[in-house]
Amino acid sequence: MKIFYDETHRLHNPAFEVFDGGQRMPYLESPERMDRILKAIRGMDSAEILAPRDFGLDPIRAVHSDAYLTFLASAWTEWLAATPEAAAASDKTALLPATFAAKRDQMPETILGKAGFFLLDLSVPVVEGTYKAALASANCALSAAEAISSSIIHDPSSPSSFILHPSSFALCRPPGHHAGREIAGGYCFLNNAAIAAQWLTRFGRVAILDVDYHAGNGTQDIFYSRADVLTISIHADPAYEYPYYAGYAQETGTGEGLGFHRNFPLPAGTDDAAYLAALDQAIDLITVYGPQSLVVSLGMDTYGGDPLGKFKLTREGIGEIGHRIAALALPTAVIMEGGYNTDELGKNVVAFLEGMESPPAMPIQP
Ligand code: SP5
Ligand code: ZN
Repeated sequence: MKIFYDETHRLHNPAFEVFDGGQRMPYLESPERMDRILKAIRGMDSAEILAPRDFGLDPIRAVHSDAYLTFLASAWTEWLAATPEAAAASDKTALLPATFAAKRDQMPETILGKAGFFLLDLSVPVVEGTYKAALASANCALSAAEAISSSIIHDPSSPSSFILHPSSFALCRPPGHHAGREIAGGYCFLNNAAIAAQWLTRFGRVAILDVDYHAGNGTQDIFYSRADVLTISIHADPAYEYPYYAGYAQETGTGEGLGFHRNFPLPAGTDDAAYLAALDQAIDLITVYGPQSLVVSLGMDTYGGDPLGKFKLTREGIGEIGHRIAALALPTAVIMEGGYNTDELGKNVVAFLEGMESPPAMPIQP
């Protein structure tokens, strides 16, 4: 399997995030996450680790607004220029506003006004290297999309026939699925999966399956009124979990996109069997849709030992998710999202990837 990775992610390394209750905490979405995953992946026979290529801004501008990209590109220098205290302690500080835009029809001029406009929450501190790291992450996703594209062969006489169905993996950091068209949130700045999926639409319809623990609210928003990209997210019920304001079962798309978004909110304590039952429903929807390619937003925060998650999935269950997704037999680009149990993260990612390459470990429920 082709795996795309770029060291540039290290430039995004904020000293802190702010948890509920106002506690400043060490940044959970750390560069060490990638180190652990890479170390485990290097032990796989099938892994071919490659550098991404630079796709330029066009495929990113196809998903995110120019105003938002301009903000990301200049936020840090504007923050330092406006805030001498920040400039003096720039290794310990970050651009993080205390006021957020509930109403979005006016973009302010000042850097703190813009930060509250373009950031959704307190987990997206912007530091000097944030934009560069986010661009490199998006290029990993685009490279993974490109790697499967040569096998998307559309036979007009048999719309669902493919000669090959390879998969690729983008080791993206920062993650992406909480980033909307012009907003960052939940550790995410550029929506890597959406950027990859948008790029793949040139070959026909695309499905995005989001198996991160958190609802893929950014991806949902980006494609909400479109029928050419089916988006499905399986996640902790937003009634009790971040991102709280999207990811409900009744949200199914709008306009032309009506019926082309689906959410599977699940209760705290969800185990392998309950999760896999929801996954089977999601897989049936993808089969009916009949896409030419599949993008998977892969989070490992569904694992029982995750510090941010309340599910109880086992490593075997995670392997089975990989297996059932691969059984769709579609060209598939897997995009890394969350997962914060750093000690187990590498082994869990390998379990998923090996699951994609091997027969089922668990019986499929009727
Ligand atoms: C990509 C991804 O997985 N983003 C997740 C962002 C979740 N941010 C919410 C942080 C809320 C902090 N609450 C901590 C409770 C720990 N027990
Ligand atoms: Zn997550």
